Amino acid sequence: MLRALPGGRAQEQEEAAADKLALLMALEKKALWLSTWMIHQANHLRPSRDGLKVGGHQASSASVATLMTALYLDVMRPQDRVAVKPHAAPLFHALQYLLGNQSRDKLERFRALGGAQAYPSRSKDGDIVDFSTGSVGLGVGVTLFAALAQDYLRLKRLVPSDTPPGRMIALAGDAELDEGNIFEALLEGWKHDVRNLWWVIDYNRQSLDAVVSDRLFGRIDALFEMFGWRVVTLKYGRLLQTAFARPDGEQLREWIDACPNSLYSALVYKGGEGWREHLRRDLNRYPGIRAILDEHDDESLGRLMTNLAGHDMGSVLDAFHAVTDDQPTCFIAYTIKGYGLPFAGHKDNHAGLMNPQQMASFQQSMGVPAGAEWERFAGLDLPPEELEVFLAEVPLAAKSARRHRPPPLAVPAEIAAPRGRNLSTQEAFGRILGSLATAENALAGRVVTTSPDVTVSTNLGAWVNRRGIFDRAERADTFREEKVVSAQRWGMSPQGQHIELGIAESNLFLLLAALGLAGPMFGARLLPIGTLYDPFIKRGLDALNYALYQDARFIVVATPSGITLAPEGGAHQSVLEPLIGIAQPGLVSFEPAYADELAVLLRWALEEIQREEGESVYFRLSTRPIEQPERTIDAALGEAIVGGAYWLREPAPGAELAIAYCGAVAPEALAACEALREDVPGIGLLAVTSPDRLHAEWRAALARGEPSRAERLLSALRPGAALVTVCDSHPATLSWLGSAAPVSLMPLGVDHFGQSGDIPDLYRVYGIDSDAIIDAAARALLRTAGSVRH
Ligand SMILES: Cc1ncc(C[n+]2csc(CCOP(=O)(O)OP(=O)(O)O)c2C)c(N)n1
Ligand SMILES: [Mg+2]
Repeated sequence: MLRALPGGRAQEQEEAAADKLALLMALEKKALWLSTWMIHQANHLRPSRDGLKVGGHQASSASVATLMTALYLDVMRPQDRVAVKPHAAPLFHALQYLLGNQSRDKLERFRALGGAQAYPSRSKDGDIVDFSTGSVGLGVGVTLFAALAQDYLRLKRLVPSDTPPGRMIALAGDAELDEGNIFEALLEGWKHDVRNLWWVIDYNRQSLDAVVSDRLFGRIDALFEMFGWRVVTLKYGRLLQTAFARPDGEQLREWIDACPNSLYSALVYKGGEGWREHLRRDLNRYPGIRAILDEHDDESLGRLMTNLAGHDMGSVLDAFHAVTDDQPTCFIAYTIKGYGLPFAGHKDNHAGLMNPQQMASFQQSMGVPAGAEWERFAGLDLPPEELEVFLAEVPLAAKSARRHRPPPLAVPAEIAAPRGRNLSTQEAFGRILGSLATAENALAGRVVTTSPDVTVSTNLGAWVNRRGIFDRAERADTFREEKVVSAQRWGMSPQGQHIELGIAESNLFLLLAALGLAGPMFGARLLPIGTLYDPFIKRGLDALNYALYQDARFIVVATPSGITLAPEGGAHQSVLEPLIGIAQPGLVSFEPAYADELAVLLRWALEEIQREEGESVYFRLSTRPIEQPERTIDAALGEAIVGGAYWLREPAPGAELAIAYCGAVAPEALAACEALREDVPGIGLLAVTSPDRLHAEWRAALARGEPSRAERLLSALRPGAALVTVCDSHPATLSWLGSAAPVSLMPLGVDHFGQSGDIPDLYRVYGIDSDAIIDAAARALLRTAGSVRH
């Protein structure tokens, strides 16, 4: 890799490179030791209080020791961001420890409360982790969307564009490639022409259960190349390459190339003797091979035969440093799972732990004296001062923030509610965004919308028409140029503020994760709003959970929802999503009924997602136009809407009946309320805008020993009063209210699969129309009167 330089410079550089190689190999050895020791002491030396195995992945860490050491201690620059395969967490922590970014105390508490996490975690391990990982495939996918987010910011000059872009790097396990989300991401990345992306595949040909299929050979590179990636294969290390260059060496290469994964792995485990036996059997007729076998004792033969490029520091450095452009690059690095450890190559080694005897001899071979297990340089042949100087000068260690904290953007004091006698919340959403699109404030410039092929049908049209679609290149709207009439103007340019995705909800949430981390990751806040159909939240649920676990901040607008989408029925009906809204950490959910509520809530959400301790926000909206109340929302009502509930019809003090509803069933609840008023004049009607907020506040209030909002609201009723709850979702969304206040509750809702129909038919069949509410109220009243025993 060295260019000839005048005088002795070339030689000097060569010497410097050799020194660096020696330093990196020493530190790799130390990182491997520390990762192995960290797991060992957590499992064998830390007292167990619960009888559970602590676990940790010694083999998976060993597999990437060379690759990660090369990346962290030489190749990466401060602007690069990495997703480390989940099971390499111990090695990651070891490298951070060597760099002085991780404490011994946390390593000693690996997998214990407050210690280094089992899988790298942005929120729990702190600034050292760029992307959390754990659910395989998602960490790989998110790097692609982070590259897209970085482009979005740079092309708009929201971040400095005169400094080099960061490379978004994923260190992936080979079995992660079985996850469909990776291929969904690849396709999307190709469409968006992503750049500055490196996926380094730890190709150890082992997953959790087994050795992976041989037929995968050759498929992976073709696949990446098809998507415009450069593929760099790191197969054989320098020892093997030297052997291949010897007489008959080609026979050895062909033999290894043809060796089935499972046999190769088994021989790695068996060691020199196993290799000798098989090579003798198959290649003894070649004098060159016989010579190689004669020259190597068992140990050195084992070393030769396992000299894959992914464990050869020189090959790894050459490969990484050779890539200097921004083309997405996949490095397929051949490795051995458990390399350097006694269970190397064994198919059952995924969760394997070295036993105390194995550990003792490993410690001896590493030259680590007893009592010096945590010493950073114990057992290395190089002087500690030299190692210290080297680590201090690692490019990644250059002082620059890995996490930015840009200030929040100002949100206007009010967002005007769209006007109209009959409106659906979905239409109101479209109109609010449409007017935001005309605003000339900084806030509007930071809103970025995205949708998996449902931009038009979730009502983002007006926004997109004004703000345009994001693309690296300027692209005309052909229909418009050809003067074909269309309501949609889809011009594309780097100025565009909508990122159009193909139909893959997992990609939507990974993109929202990346956009929602733009502030901390790249230094410029974005206010991402993603839209999709409510039932398809489940389709991307793990990616949503993943985004939230990393504390990415965004707004999800899910519409249409419930059986209220009526004729579309069946498979498009969402039932349990409001329960996700209640249960999902990191996400506040709302299901408003009216346009003015939505205006208040969207304003609040734009602030909430920017708050230090804030959360992302999920809106469940409907396509059903309903009659809007004529009112102005004062501060108290606004606060109640955000708090989760308010009395739409105030009950008389000590009332014996109330109805609580959520979302698009408001007209049925209102009609039932009016009908029941004749018999129960004091009846109240509670509008629930957020079962989630109400529920969370109830729990918090219980813990504080104070009355909750729900309890305070319902205390207007007489103790033991009847309460009918109704929502277009699973009845459990609201039925918990029966525990928050002393009421006798009748829960209505949808708890089986839907079908097509119109709203009157469907609401009747599923028991959420006004007749059903009246009926339930009558039964609840009877029950409270003690006439019916349950
Ligand atoms: C979505 C998901 N499913 C299952 C698992 C359980 N699991 C953990 S590691 C693993 C196999 C990993 O193999 P590979 O990616 O090749 O990593 P290696 O340990 O071989 O480096 C599986 C199935 C998981 N973490 N995430
Ligand atoms: Mg693997």
